[in-house]
Amino acid sequence: MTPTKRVRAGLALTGAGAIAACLAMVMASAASAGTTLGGAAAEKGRYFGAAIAAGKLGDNTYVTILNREFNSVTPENEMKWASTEPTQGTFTFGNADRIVNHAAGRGMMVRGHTLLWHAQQPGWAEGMSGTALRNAAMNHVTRVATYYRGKIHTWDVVNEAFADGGGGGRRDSNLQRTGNDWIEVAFRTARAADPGARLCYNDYNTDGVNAKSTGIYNMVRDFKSRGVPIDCVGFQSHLTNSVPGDYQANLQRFADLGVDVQITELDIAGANQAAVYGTVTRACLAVARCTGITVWGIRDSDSWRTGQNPLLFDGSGNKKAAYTATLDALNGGGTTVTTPPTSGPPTTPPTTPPTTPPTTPPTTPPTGGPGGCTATVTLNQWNGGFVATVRVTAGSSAINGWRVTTTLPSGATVSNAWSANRSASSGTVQWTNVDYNGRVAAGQSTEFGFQSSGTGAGLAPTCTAS
Ligand code: G2I
Repeated sequence: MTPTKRVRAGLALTGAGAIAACLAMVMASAASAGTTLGGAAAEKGRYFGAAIAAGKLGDNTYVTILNREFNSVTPENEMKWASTEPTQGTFTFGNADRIVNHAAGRGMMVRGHTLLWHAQQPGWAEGMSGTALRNAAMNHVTRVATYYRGKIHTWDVVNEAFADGGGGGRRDSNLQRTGNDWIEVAFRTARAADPGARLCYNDYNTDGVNAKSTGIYNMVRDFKSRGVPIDCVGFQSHLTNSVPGDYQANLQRFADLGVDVQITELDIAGANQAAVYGTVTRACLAVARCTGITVWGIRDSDSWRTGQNPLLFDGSGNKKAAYTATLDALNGGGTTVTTPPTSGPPTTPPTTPPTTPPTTPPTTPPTGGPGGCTATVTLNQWNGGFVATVRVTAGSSAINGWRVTTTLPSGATVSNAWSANRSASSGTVQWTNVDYNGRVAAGQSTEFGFQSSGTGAGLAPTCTAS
């Protein structure tokens, strides 16, 4: 064979090989194209969820669709403040638990909605203000997030705190009147209570670049620059007839701040429903940090938008054209051939870990020495109370248990604590490990926390290994 013929044969082989490889990929893609919303989303490393109601878990048609199509759920009302703390200090989790248990038994993720909101507050909180309301609100965050610790993929920590209209500022509410820092205190408090949950700010009318979304964008940028623990922004996306042309660009600008974005309450009324569902779905897939989509209900008859039929299934549970458009978009058409398929819904959230996971090794070498430990404290102080997060770090040897001593100033009384036992609620307090966090490997850390009235200045924790 002459050199020229050899090159030509090689080219021919390369061409045939490339076509075969392409075909194989197309066939693999076709074979693995998701046949359900959750399955198709999982192949793209995302979840597809629905808002659901505990009261409908006995409806056979509803549950059949839920279990077949979705791998994430959001309680539509059951985790709101009025539902979970109807009387101050008395928590009722029965209906929320029914949803969490349904999800857990089927490997579905749970989006917690919502810890703090100006609406659907219990009457006792609606009548409160100032320090009393601030303390009650943060106690609510701590108690609910602690109760569900480890079970919630993402918390909507704060819902709808920005005003509509041109100003880009905060909405007036009883919570806002406790001080502009209420949102960041809520995020710090939620992180302390459940360090593994993704913490989201969630709002509506933020679907394009506008004054309201830019106000939120500026808050997120500020939070990221100051280390306030925010992991994601939720875009409710209650749409009619169309979606803003800069929807994807708007998601992307938030993602570029270093947070995930999620479409959290999608429903679309009016004309072009199927096409708009497809466009929204493709926008999420085009943004690497868009980790999932939740529709706000299952059947049209389940929607809060009575008579507008904005969902993916009709009142009888049949798939609508909007369903097919969404599934097709999730499967990506021709563009999926180069994407290696993955299988099954994720068993762990398809998100990056928190920026400061509780197990992150300390950046400075521990000084506890062999067998010893050190303790440092981070305070989220507000007028009249604080949340303390205490980090226990083992020295150059592993420890099997620890005891931290803090001295609370007079006037400070601990109201609740997590991940530690306490000897007292005021004065000098000994904190000892619980059964799951006593063993800490050399140089590694664990955290516990507590909420207290008064001021946390001068706590100066000391640690001894036990
Ligand atoms: O308003 C639509 C959504 C906007 N974003 C936040 C979401 O939490 C909100 O959800 C809706 C629920 O879909 C409704 O189901 O929030 C409404 C309350 O603002 C929910 O409506 C309430 C009714 O107002 C109550 O009368 C009713 O008792 O639902 C309750 C439970 O069915």
